[in-house]
Order: sequence, then structure tokens, then C-alpha cells
Amino acid sequence: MRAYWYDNQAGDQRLPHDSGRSVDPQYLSNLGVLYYHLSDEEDVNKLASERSYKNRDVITVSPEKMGDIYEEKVKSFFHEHLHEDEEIRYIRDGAGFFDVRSEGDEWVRIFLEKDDLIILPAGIYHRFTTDNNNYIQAMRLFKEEPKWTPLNRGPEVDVNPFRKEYLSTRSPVA
Ligand code: KMT
Ligand code: NI
Repeated sequence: MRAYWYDNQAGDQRLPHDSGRSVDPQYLSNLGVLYYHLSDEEDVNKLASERSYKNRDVITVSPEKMGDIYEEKVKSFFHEHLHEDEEIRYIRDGAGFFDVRSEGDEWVRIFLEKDDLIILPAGIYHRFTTDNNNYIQAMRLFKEEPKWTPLNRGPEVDVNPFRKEYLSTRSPVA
């Protein structure tokens, strides 16, 4: 895992877009983003049980697996959105970038690889992309029925109750 401020430069979303300015895990946790490095799947089971993640599946995002719809999928994952539930991803192979919005509405890019596990809180604006290797396999964990409908950013979603709840639990911008 490595987190850093996104450079906001033009160019393919799958490039690193690394501004060179790092973001530490404490800053991520202030945003409500939790990160773990777990090489033992038993530790994942423990976390799942503590946090009531009862269900899971595995998704592979790659041209080999997805065929013609791969490019379209990668573009759609990259639309800025939120969910009314946590988004939990445990990377099993390959790598990818999760971008999350900071308090000041800047992008923080989080590079994840095998054995990295991330929990994005409900209501945080975010997006995902594969990197230049075009391959990631991730376990998706969820509580009951997944509420993964992406709600794309806009005036209506800005006032969604889960969005408001998320903002109300964050510490004020310094
Ligand atoms: C998501 O929610 O953006 C995804 O599931 C993407 C694939 S998981 C790394
Ligand atoms: Ni999402």
C-alpha cells in the first residue's frame, strides 16, 4: 500500500499520477478509511467476524476475464461515486488504485497490492482503476445483501443521508 496526493495531470487513469507527496495511514483513518495488511486469511476471517461481514465473493478485473467489456468496466469504476454501505476489498493478486476524496475535496490515491485490505466508509466519494498491468483479483466482503449501487456524484447525491452522516462524523477541516 502506498497513499499519496493525486497529481491531477491529464493522462491515462491507469498511470500512477503520483504527485510525490505521501499521505500517511493516520490521515486515511481521519477520513474513515481503514487499511490492513493481512497475509493470513484467518486474520481476514477474524476481521470479518468482528465487523459482521457475513458474505464474500471474488472478482477478477482483467481483459482475459472480462473480454470486450473490460475497457468499459474500467471506465465505469472510475466515475466518482459513493455507496450506502462500506466497500471492503481484500486484494488477492495484481494491483489497483482506489482514489478517495479528502476533506478539502482533493483526490488521495491509494495503491493496493496482494494482501492489502481496505475499508471505505459509506458515504465517501471514491473511484477505482486498475494500473498499467490491467489485472486485479479482489475479495469483496459485505454484511448482508450488498448495497453496492454506485451513486454518482451530483447535487442529489450530495444530500443523500449516508453522505450527510459521513460528513458529520469527520473531524472539521483544520
Ligand atoms: C469497485 O467497487 O470499484 C470494484 O469492485 C472494482 C473491482 S475490486 C478491486
Ligand atoms: Ni465503489
